[in-house]
Amino acid sequence: MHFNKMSIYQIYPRSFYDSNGDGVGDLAGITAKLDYLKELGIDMIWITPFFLSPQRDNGYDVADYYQIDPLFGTMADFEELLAKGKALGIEFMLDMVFNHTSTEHAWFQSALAGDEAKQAYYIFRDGAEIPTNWLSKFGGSAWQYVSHLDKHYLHLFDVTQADLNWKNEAVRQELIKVINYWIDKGVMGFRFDVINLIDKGDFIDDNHGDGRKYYTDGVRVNDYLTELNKLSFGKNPTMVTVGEMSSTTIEAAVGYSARLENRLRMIFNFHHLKVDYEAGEKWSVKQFSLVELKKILFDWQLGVQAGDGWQALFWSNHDQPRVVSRFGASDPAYRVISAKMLANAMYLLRGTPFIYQGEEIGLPNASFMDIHQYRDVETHNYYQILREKGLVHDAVMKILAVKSRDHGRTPMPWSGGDAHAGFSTTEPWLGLIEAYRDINVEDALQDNNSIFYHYKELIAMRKAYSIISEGEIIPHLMEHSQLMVYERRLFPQRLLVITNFSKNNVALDLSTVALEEFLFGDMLLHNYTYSVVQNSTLHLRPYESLCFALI
Ligand code: TEU
Repeated sequence: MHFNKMSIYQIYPRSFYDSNGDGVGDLAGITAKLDYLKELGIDMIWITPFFLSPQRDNGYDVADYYQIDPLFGTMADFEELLAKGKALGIEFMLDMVFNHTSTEHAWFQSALAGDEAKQAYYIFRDGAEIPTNWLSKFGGSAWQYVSHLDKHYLHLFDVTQADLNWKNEAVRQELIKVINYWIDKGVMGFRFDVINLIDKGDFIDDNHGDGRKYYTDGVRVNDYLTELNKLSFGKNPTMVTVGEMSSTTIEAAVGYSARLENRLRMIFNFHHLKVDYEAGEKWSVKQFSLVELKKILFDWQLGVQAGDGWQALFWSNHDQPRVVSRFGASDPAYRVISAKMLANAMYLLRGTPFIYQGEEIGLPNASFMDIHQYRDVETHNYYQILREKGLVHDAVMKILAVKSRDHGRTPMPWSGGDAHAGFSTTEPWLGLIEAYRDINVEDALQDNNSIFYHYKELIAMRKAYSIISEGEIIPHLMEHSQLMVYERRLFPQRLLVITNFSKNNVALDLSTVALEEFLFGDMLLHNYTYSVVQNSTLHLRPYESLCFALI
């Protein structure tokens, strides 16, 4: 299937389904739930890292790219998952963390033991003085001193995640070998973690910023990706690849994903998910503005379209708070309707949908009250940093309550009647959402009107209508503070999406924007049962969302 018709489902295995009663989800747990995913209609599953790892960053700290962490099962479990998925028409995408390895990886251990060839796999600098002012994304300096070597090594993330040296050809060869190993097993997709950070530039210390501009979208990233493509996944044109891009630009994103460049199929960018950052700072509380959100989304839609690039469409992942709490309404009166509205707004855009586990049943954020309920390394680091900056405990907890990555990581509630929500037979590794008795898979499957079936319909529509998978994107009413309105065109077809992001009734006279002919079109998707129209005016109710087609 062409990647523009696909919908990909992201699984964070430790929180999906626990098959062996240790409180942590596993690969056999995914196999057990394949029928559920088949029912939803997705085409590919992206599984976040399950390779051998000390789990300091929940698997994004890989100690061996060829082995499965016993926490998640065995190679036999993975092979069974792959085979059973394929039999259902579901393919798999693995998460390649190639910017860094765990410091427990054999390469890094040899480097520490003095092996110079392995030291050249990483980014070591001589001397006790901190080489540059670069900051780790998880807080503090990005350099760690190793006294017995009298050297510093670079870690853009946790101190246990040492950055690899892509300038070293031996490193690139090793990583290509890893991809080919998994391709040989039958894996059909790869997600590349922070792949635009792999070229570290020239280590200039500007003494002002945090180093970001020296290691983001470096000049050699394109060449590295071209090489990777040519020597591994590029040999099979049906392979699906997505690069996770940290703070990238539209121009760079086009270079990474444009059809003729032969690098990656598509990219993730996060600019639209920074719309609730105060002055660019994640650890802050800010009400988002729809006008700003639209500006970011449509600048990217138009820019990437103009360059013939391709984007992943997503609202959430394992690093993000839950979308319904963030951009919709998590109170019971509006949770379902706003979750459906958000799905329409995002997944009818130009790109490939990535649906994150639990989003299809409208999971809200966790309601942790105690710092000890959080597990994430970044959350704990920032708790300390914010306290040291002078914020009192309660103020920090308020920020964590909307920003912690753990909101996206709470275990899937499979049923409401069970003490552990049917996720496990024992206490899960991270607390459940409070409302799991009302919000769970079992109930969603029994209710024809649930968010689940709305997602199912959206996924099926993308396959059925080329205008959704291929059409041109045209935004409307960019300055409207409550509505998101856009059109897709694939001559002579036209599709119009109108979504009300607010709790208020909003009237829109379609004749003022020359869109009234859509009122004679087909209603392809709606989150209410009927629409209210007077002459050419649509009277939209709270979070109402419709999709009209002239086909
Ligand atoms: O995240 C990369 C990334 O851009 C981080 O800045 C991330 O958004 C972070 O959560 C900021 O708050 C990827 C993975 O998705 C993440 O889980 C890993 O922790 C990280 O890389 C390091 O491998």
